[in-house]
Amino acid sequence: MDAALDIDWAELARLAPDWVVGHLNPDLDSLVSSFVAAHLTGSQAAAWGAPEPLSEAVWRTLDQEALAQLPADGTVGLVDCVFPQESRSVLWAVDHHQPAGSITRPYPVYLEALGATATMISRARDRLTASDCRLLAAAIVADTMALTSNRTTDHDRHALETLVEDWRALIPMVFPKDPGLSPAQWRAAGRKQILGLPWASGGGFGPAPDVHAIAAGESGPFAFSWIDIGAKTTTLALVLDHRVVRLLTYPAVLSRTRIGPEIRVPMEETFGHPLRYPSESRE
Ligand SMILES: [Mn+2]
Repeated sequence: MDAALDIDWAELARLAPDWVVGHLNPDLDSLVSSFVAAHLTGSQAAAWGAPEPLSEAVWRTLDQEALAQLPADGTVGLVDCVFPQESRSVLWAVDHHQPAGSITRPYPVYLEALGATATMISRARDRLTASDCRLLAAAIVADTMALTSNRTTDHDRHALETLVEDWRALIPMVFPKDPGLSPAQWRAAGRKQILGLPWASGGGFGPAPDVHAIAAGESGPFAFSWIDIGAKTTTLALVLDHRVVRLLTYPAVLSRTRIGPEIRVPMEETFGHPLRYPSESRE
């Protein structure tokens, strides 16, 4: 294992942001990381925009009250992202995404290429409550697709093994058999602009939700992907004119942030033009 990055929580507390927030439309890693980092720094956690629907459902299952919405004013500490989505006064950032070159910001940035921000926060083990540990473990399960994703590291595995007695018991909670989302909620799940396209995604044990019902609400071009954790497959539905025009299943757990030619080429063929990153996707 590479050496672990040591976060100076006392320093982050001294900088005293009004709010600790994750990325826009927070996923479980953002919700949990903001909640626990706020606890570690004596600040308040907030959500930046509406939480991603599947993650919001899991957050409720974990008996957590909805986070306050981030107000228009006030300083922020960022978790699970490095750049604010709009002009804000940022005091620090803690994130697990691979740096695209060296990142220079006018505030302290703790950056480590791991499967989840929750893994970085879990190292403050002696200051975490049992409830914090359970939340962090759930976030690691979510962000690493139960340690199957290609972004999983030994640090994530180690964190899961030490945070809770049995992290596998969290799997049905994080990936419920039927999360009960409507097609519209699936269209919003994990939705980002990737390669210039609206792209929603989800994952769990079992086959994808009804991709045709999801497609019916999209004029396209639009992509929906589903990771079946048990089968370790990724299904990709490409949508044009409210219809699935191409349905592909790959024998691997593929992250949308690392798109190789096996995904890009069929997408470009289907949509008929080159796909480009207007900005890096952050997850
Ligand atoms: Mn994350």
